[in-house]
Amino acid sequence: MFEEAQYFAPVAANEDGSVVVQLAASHPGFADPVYRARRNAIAALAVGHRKGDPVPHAEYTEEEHQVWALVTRELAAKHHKYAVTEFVNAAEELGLPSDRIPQLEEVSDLLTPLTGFRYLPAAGLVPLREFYGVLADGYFHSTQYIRHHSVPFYTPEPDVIHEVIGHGNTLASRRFAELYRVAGRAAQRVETEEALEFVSKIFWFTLEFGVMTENDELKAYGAGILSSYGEIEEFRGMDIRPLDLAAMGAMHYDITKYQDVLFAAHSLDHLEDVVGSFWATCDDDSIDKLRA
Ligand code: TIH
Ligand code: FE2
Repeated sequence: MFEEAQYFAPVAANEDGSVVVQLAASHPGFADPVYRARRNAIAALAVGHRKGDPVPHAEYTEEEHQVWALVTRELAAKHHKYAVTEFVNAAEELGLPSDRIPQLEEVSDLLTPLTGFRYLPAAGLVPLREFYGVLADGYFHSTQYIRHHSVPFYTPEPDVIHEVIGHGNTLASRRFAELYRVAGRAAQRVETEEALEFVSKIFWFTLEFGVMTENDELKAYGAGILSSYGEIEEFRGMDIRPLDLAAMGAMHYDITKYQDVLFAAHSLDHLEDVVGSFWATCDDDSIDKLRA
């Protein structure tokens, strides 16, 4: 199975309309009935949503808002130290609230004038073709639940903090937003599942977990590093390899741990040259050659 699929909690929609999110026994919220009820209620919002409709309003609890506020506070300082300038500037332009979880509609309304992106709600795993394909049209699928309050610094499960603080701030940058769009066009263009998986691996090692040098320092631009105040303190000590399409496409990764192999670009120009150009032009044949 494709690596990223491992961590999305399965969502069952019953005929009576009830929705049940199946958390693994190792999930920090597994034994917390209040959290489980919240996960079910929030997943239900996304079921039956159609593109073009507003994203349903999620009513968050005070405790959930506090998790957002805590993580925002922890990350703000770390972003100044570890995030690429393009991200820090985009985050400032976007202006997300720091004291409460914003609604996805609100985030879309902030993003649209900057780069045209809008959020779509996701109850759980969205099929790869759909998830990546709609990026070409300026849509980004997002979960609406928040991580369990007992482990705020990292979650293997993409939550609203990851989707909005990690991806949302990145999508406020014109240059990064264009990279997301070309990734989407690549996903629409390729035909085989192998080629699609290759495209998504490049996405994983760049827009999710990419790093680059800036003024001789290693900085992060990947949303998965930028949404975890635990992982962001560790990335500089990882195995840092040169940006290489064939190597990224062949790497396996474990979504449940801090990423121990990262690929570094020399600059945003370099990332656009190598990865942007690849997504802009790749097809099944060119990907086959890179996989050989
Ligand atoms: N590990 C990230 C976080 O703690 O914010 C979330 C994820 C990124 C990519 C997959 S899961
Ligand atoms: Fe992500």
